[in-house]
Amino acid sequence: IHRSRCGFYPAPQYLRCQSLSGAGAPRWNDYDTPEEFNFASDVLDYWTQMEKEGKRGPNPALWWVNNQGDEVKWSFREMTDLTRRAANVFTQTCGLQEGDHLALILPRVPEWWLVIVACIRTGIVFMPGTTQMKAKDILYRLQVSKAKGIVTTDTLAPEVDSVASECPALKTKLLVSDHSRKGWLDFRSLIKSESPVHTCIKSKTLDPMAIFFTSGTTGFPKMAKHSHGLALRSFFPSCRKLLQLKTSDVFWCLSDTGWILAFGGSLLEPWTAGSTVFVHHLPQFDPKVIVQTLFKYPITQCFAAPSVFRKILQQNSASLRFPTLEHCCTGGEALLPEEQELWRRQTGVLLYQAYGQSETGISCGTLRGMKIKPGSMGKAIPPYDIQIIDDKGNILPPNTEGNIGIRIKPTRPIGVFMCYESNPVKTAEVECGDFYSSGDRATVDAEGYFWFLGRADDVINASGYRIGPAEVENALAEHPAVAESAVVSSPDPIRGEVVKAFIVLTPNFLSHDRDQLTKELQQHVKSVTAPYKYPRKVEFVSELPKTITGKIKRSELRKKEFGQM
Ligand code: BCO
Repeated sequence: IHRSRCGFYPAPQYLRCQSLSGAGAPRWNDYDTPEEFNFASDVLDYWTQMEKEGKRGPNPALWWVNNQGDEVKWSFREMTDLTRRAANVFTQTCGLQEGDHLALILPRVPEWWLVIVACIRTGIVFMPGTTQMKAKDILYRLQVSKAKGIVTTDTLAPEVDSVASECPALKTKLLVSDHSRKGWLDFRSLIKSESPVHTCIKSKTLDPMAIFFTSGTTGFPKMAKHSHGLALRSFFPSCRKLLQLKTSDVFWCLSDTGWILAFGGSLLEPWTAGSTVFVHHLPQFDPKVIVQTLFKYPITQCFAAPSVFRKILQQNSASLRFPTLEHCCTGGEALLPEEQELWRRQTGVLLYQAYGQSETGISCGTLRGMKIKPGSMGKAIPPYDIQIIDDKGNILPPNTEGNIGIRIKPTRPIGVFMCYESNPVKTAEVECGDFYSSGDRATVDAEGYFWFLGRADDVINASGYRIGPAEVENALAEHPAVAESAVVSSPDPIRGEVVKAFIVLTPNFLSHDRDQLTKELQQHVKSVTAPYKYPRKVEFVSELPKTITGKIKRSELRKKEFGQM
């Protein structure tokens, strides 16, 4: 038994990082799609076995802390035990079956990890959502997905109860709390009483595993459905080279539990490498707490949206020389070259960029050790073949602006979403020739580095959140002051972009104080939908620009915001 240069104690063939370890052929290369794959049995239980055999160091698999001084440290053995119990809770107590949909709306509590792995063990398709959601957001998700179960906390249980009668498919409500609630099963006590004996399903790599809701220009969020193959992507040598995690690493991904970035960064990537997943509960975002945490705990790697790094830099902390931090990665929104440079100067640690979407997971990045081109999001990560394409799917030459396209024909690489669930029309809309067209604009240079430019459509990317303008316009329309509105992206020094609403008032509100009305409308949006979507900028106008057919010209407003008109 030896520790390979990849940092793995006797990793199975397929876990080995081919180019780094040089230790024989890996079972799967970057382009293989094995017929069967299951992250719980193939990865988590593998590390459990390594622990049992004394072949993995003493670091926990999950290390969770909060501001109150509570701490949870679970080994891989405990993770296996607890997730098998959770799997039995789902199948035995709740009667859920393979293929059923389960909404998962939890903050950063250890049970989030248990629920996900238990779903993978049982083939239940989990659907993470942010805890910022309100009753209407939850209702939409439960109805459109026909979810049979939901797992959430005390805070959101009343919101769920207020809409549950409108969700005929919903049979099981599981509460993660120290208290009980009528009509809800107590997840924590059930786990204690359930058996730890469970046989993991033998999932086909292309069987469905998860659904991530993602916003578009029109209508409500779409359901990007992923197969178990998404988890296999974290095995790929090139993908693991992005972070080059080792068993001794303590990895902290700050993404909210509702996003695919949390699933990859807080679960798949670190556990594929046998590393420790570090979690701070962080119910509210507070850069001071992040700085303190990076000083207090032996965190070696960190992944967060650019807005998080910007806010840390703005703290003017006496020192940002974190004792154990070696590597930082960022993604979810654009990062300016000067921000990358400032982070390096202040912390002494390089900040690498990656790029991905709910539809693709991480698909492009500056791999650890690769030359950083400040402002670039790096190169395509195999097996993805990423090209800049025109609207017909033709590949454009280097340094030409176009859409970011991922080749899906003749072979759809695993990791690219299967489809938008129950929405063949939208699924077909994003296919462009041989490519999945991401809706993001970029260029690629002669060396294969990609340079992000913005969205091709009206979707807003504010501090790493993808926000559909229609979702905000619909929320505004519920307020009596709003005759009509147009919501667009507007530049912002901290969040990159923010939501801006142009509002035409109804006659009764024309004489109202505008500052007061702005606050009232912002509060209104925060109360009817997830608050991250609220318009941070509001402008009252007498009319909105429209086409001759009466369609609002959002692009005209957006261009004005970015000074392009
Ligand atoms: O700024 P305000 O204070 O006016 O409002 C904030 C919150 O205070 C407020 N809020 C939050 N929960 C609330 C609430 N208000 C009422 N009730 C509640 N329950 O609403 C506003 C929320 O906005 P925010 O979340 O943007 O604000 P915050 O707290 O400043 O957080 C900043 C960031 C940077 C931490 C946050 O924006 C963030 O986490 N961004 C990253 C998102 C991300 O991870 N994206 C990755 C997506 S996956 C992907 O891109 C694919 C890559 C493979």
